[in-house]
Amino acid sequence: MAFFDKFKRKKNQAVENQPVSDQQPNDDPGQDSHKKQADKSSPADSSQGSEVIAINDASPTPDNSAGAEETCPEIAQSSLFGRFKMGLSKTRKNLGGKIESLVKSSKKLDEEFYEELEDILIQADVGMNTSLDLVKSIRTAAKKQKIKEPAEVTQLIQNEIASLLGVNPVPLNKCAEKPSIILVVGVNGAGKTTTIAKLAYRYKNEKQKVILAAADTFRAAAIDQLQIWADRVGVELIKHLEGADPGAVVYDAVNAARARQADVLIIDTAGRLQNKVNLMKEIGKVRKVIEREIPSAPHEVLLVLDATTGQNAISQAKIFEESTGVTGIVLTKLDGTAKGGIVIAVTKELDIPVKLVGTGESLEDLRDFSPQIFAQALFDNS
Ligand SMILES: Nc1nc2c(ncn2[C@@H]2O[C@H](COP(=O)(O)OP(=O)(O)OP(=O)(O)O)[C@@H](O)[C@H]2O)c(=O)[nH]1
Ligand SMILES: [Mg+2]
Repeated sequence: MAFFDKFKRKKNQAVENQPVSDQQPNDDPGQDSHKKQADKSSPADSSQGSEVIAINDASPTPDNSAGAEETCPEIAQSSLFGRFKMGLSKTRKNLGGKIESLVKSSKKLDEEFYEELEDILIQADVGMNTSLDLVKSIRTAAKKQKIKEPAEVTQLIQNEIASLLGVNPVPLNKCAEKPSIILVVGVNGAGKTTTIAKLAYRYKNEKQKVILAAADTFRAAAIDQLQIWADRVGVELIKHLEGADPGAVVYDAVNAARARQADVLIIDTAGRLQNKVNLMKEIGKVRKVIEREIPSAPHEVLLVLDATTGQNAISQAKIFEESTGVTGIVLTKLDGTAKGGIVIAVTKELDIPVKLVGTGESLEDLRDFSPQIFAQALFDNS
């Protein structure tokens, strides 16, 4: 398919550091599911002196995977793009749609045009500095290509977004020796447990042996939630009782994964606010337990960020990176926000690749992040 071939072209990545915005979390009205679950769980101090951990006890949503896709890769690919597009529909309206309206209503590429373009990008959470840079590179490219008509600029904007987002998708790290260990971290309600279920489902479909570890021991509901997902996907869960030391769960899980020759061990951890020092230290300890058992592990530390939290996601990432090291970002709930421009801000402002995106609550709603597909989907109204 020419369409997908187009996305395989290599592009150079330009990553620059920029100041972080101080926007507070949860100020986006699209964050309903997070708020709903945060209401269910009230922060409290744990017996070990650590602080709060809100736990979501949402039940898994049934998935309705289509059988035809398994036998026909072409249908599967186009339907994957279709699903991704659907997941991005709010952002497409807010970002792609507004840019197209601007292009249609503008007579020339003048100062006013570029200022309005900047506003649209900022409103879609692309971030102030990234928006300014993006508009600058669009201006330069338009000049270079002698583009004067607004109608010709849409493709150019799409290309500049794709090139700012960088090269090909960055795959999840895998270790040649079993097991590959994936540690999943993030703030409360970001979507860690759901993402783990989606990942387990993906690996299981690839015929890999997966073990999950319930190192979020703060509340029984967290362990139960992961158990429900593990049963649904059909993978083993290593768990202790509520209140157990997360390090002890991880120790057992690593040894179980080795003993059972598992391909992948995925570790769920409790949600923690990045400004709670004790909890951030605790996650560092969990990492050390893994390293003690397998020095090359964890092979992947996935930071789960809720796309609806806006620019705060960037400061979260910086602090988690200091405590645990982060090798990849999962941006969840892209379906729930009109401000998916945060993908662009996260990519530009952090030196950590966005590896996966969540576009819904069911098991299939996890995608490898492809910059080109993202940029294409923003403007694709077909
Ligand atoms: N719409 C949408 N909802 C999602 C997505 N990912 C997760 N959720 C929902 O977000 C809520 C929180 O998800 P969890 O996976 O429990 O989040 P968590 O990070 O494990 O939460 P804690 O364990 O409490 O820190 C649930 O209602 C999920 O169904 C997504 O990509 N899209
Ligand atoms: Mg959880």
